[in-house]
Amino acid sequence: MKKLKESGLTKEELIEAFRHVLRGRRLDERLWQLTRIGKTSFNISGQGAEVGQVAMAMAFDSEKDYFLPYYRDMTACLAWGMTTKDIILGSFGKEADPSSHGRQMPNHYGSKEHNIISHSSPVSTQMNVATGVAYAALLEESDSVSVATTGEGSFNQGEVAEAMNFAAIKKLPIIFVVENNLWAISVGIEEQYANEQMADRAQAYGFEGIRVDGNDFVECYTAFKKYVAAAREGKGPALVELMVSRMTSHSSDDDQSIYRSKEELEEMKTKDPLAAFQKQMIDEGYLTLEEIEVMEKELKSEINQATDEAEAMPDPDPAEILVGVWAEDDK
Ligand SMILES: Cc1ncc(C[n+]2csc(CCOP(=O)(O)OP(=O)(O)O)c2C)c(N)n1
Repeated sequence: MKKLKESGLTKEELIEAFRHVLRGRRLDERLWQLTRIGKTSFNISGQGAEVGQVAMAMAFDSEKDYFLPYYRDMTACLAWGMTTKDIILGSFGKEADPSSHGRQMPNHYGSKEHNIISHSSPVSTQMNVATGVAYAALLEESDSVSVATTGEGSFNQGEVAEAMNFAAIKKLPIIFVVENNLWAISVGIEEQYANEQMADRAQAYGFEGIRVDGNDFVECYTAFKKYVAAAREGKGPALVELMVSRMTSHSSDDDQSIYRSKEELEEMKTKDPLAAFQKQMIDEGYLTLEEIEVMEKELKSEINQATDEAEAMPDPDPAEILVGVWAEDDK
């Protein structure tokens, strides 16, 4: 694993990165609890991808860049600027939910305030929307960069080819990201693709692609930094394949023990990115175990408070269910 000091980030920034990773994990655990006690209807989680997601988000300028996430990107959205309460409001489907005011499914993250654009449920359609956003940046001569993520199964959708081809032709400021967790619901990679790496596909379109270890914060951060700088300078798109784990079932509606072997699930526990990042932060002298325990307590009360506040907020009025769904309304 690359040493954290090679990131060029300050101690404070690295501690903030770790806090995002820990917040993402603990908040997701809360979202699972809420589904299991029947207070919310659904959760789909990014446990196993948090370190790569935070490294990605921190390589962008969230003030001016655009993020088009997919449903596993909660931790990336936190690192991009959304709050714990924003996320829980979405889970409860409350009127104050910044993603869609309770009109979308949970986990379809969006925030007008933070340039995060909510995706549609047909997978990978955000790749084309992100390409359009990047084209707008080019036409408007702004130096903003777009980033769109998807899973490795969804990356095989036909529209991804259209998005990458158009982005390459126009040299658009966009980074395409595949979070490769080796599974598309119950379908393993042998039935998803025959090429060796998703990153290799970039070459066919005329730009660079790279596969990085999603547990290695610095490897991910450095790759994104390089491609974001190039895109901002007008050098066009790049593709980053983040190798991550899917530590949970696909969603709160399935049971992965039916289609994944016990051995695989056991082995995955040894590759937990939170545990690896925590060890690295301690070993390299950025945090002590005691400081992490304090952070755990702070996050627990932050999540408890946000849960209580979000739960107490009003649901959308059924009579207004289409308000904000169409473009003419400015919600
Ligand atoms: C066009 C389309 N086909 C099928 C689905 C149903 N579906 C939702 S998620 C998913 C699996 C996606 O797997 P992958 O892209 O590997 O991402 P992961 O969930 O593993 O992160 C499928 C088939 C969908 N939402 N949209």
